[in-house]
Amino acid sequence: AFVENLLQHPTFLSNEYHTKFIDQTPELFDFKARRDRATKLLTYIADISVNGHPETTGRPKPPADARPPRAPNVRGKDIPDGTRQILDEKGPQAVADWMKDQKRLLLTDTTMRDGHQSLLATRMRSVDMLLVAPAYAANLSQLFSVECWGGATFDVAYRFLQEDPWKRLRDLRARMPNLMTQMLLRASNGVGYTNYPDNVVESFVKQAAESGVDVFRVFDSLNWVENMRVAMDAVVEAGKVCEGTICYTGDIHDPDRAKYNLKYYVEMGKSLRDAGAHVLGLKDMAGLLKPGAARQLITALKDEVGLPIHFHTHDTSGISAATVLAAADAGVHAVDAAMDAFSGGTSQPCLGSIVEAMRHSDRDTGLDIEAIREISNYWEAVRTQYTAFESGLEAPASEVYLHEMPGGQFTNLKAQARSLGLEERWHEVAKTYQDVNQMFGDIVKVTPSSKVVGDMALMMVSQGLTREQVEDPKTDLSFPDSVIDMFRGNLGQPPGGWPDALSKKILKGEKPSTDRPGKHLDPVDLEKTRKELSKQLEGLDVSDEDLNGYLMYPKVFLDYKGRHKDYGPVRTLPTPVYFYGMEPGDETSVEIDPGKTLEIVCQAISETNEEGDVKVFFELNGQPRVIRVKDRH
Ligand code: BTN
Ligand code: 3PY
Ligand code: ZN
Repeated sequence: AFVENLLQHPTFLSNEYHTKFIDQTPELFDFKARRDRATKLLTYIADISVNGHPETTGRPKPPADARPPRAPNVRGKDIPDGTRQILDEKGPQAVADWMKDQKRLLLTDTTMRDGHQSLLATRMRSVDMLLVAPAYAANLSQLFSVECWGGATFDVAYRFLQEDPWKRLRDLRARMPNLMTQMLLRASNGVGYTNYPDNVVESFVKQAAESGVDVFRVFDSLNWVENMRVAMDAVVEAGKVCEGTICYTGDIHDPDRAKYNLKYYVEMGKSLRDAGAHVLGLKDMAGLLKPGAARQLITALKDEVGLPIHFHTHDTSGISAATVLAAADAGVHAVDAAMDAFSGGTSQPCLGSIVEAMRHSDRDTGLDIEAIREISNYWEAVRTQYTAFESGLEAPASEVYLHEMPGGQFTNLKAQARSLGLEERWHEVAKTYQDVNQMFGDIVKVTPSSKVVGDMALMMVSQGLTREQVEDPKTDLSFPDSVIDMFRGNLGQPPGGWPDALSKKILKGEKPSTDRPGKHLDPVDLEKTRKELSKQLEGLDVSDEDLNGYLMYPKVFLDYKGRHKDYGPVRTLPTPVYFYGMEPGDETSVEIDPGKTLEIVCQAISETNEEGDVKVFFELNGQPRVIRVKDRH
């Protein structure tokens, strides 16, 4: 390859070749970098083929005759303008004003974030999103936004998918230049489970805006507006759309849950408006808002807050579409839905059906139903590749009104219960989750507060503890760290504060803080951290994106970088190859750079020899290559 590169180089061809030419022409060595990357990828494929992928081992496999996903054709020659152009040309307030002027019901597609977070444990890989993104831009340019980043997708990308979440964002942004991208941000908890120093939150928001986020849905896991200001200010400062968000819990019609009544939500909406929100988000993370309540709540928020309203719910109960239609009737401006093949159950209601329900009404969405069917058909084939991550939830469950678990947590907690041998006792876990909520004073349950409630519930069920025993000041107990941390005040304050007696028992006399957690966290020295990180990475340049990833998840980031050194850019592998490797006779193509494709054939896999090694025989772009890997069985 070196000689070929040399012989074809224009300088060489034009007889200007001299002895320094090779040293001064580094692109001749590109083939070496490419060869290394190819070797790394082959090593990854060989390892997975021999040892399996840790994430899919022991889980159900996709059917052998699964249809490969094929992205729909893009319509028209030019990409039509969309909401992104309004934001770029006129700014975030103009987007909010425009929303209020629309008669039609605006829609956000959540498939690439909450859809797979709630159905497939967040495991969807970037390649599967990038292939269909151009069809969204060309064929569904009337969408309000595409939710495709944040929430749990950030750490799962590094942790389980061996990809850079920032690159996903940049790539999606480039392929959907007319649609606003949307992310879910846990305010001071960033995209993590703990409160970060203010300057880390600010730096993260700034970077997310630069890398391509247009709409930031900002919420706090205890609905504490005080703890949302740093993140909201940073979004406004970046010139992006700040969707200050109310998390809905309880039932505004239930006199026993008066803590979360209509007045509570209207007051919170006003506080978010006064804190600078351009749009008011109403986030029903568990899918508890009933149709009648939605009508009343949306009407009140519209009248009394005055911001355009964006409603988000989950279909765990099976009746979320009725709630969406009631909200639409009450004049909600935008709603979230997932593309049909990724809708229902713990995910969002069905996008195509909402579009159909609105058709020929004065709130017709203007979206092309055929384009929706084509895209959903693509997602259907994608979903089949992730069979290993399906939850097995078969039917709607009114039990959600008992436990109030967020859609994104439900399947996770079930998996955690399974790993503790408690799967048979799931309904007990659900009931205990509700007890814990009452014991904690009836709180909002959404990441990270929902995880704390889940930790406590699992501990109680596995140790056979009742609520009475936990609350009894005379029985000694050691509480999960996350519970102690939350009662110390490190996630902030719930409305009405923490229950006194339980707090005393958990904190064993230590005085809790009622200040905003960020007030007591020293700012991080960003440039010093960058230098230290570079040293840890053997002198590698640390980009702003890397730095912000490291600040959110230091260990997860470093583990990712370590694997990246060994395996290279595995994000470009097709999903079946990534999760299952190859068998003799399989062929695949992998684009490692724009226009640079590796054609890989797996020809044979040897027996394991006495040293425990296996040889995997490949053909790489027609050339034979043998990779030796350890059999770790
Ligand atoms: C992960 O799940 O840890 C991320 C994906 C990379 C996994 C690679 S595959 C070969 C090697 N064996 C493992 O168990 N992990 C790495
Ligand atoms: C997240 O924070 O990831 C959520 O989806 C909360 O609903
Ligand atoms: Zn959600």
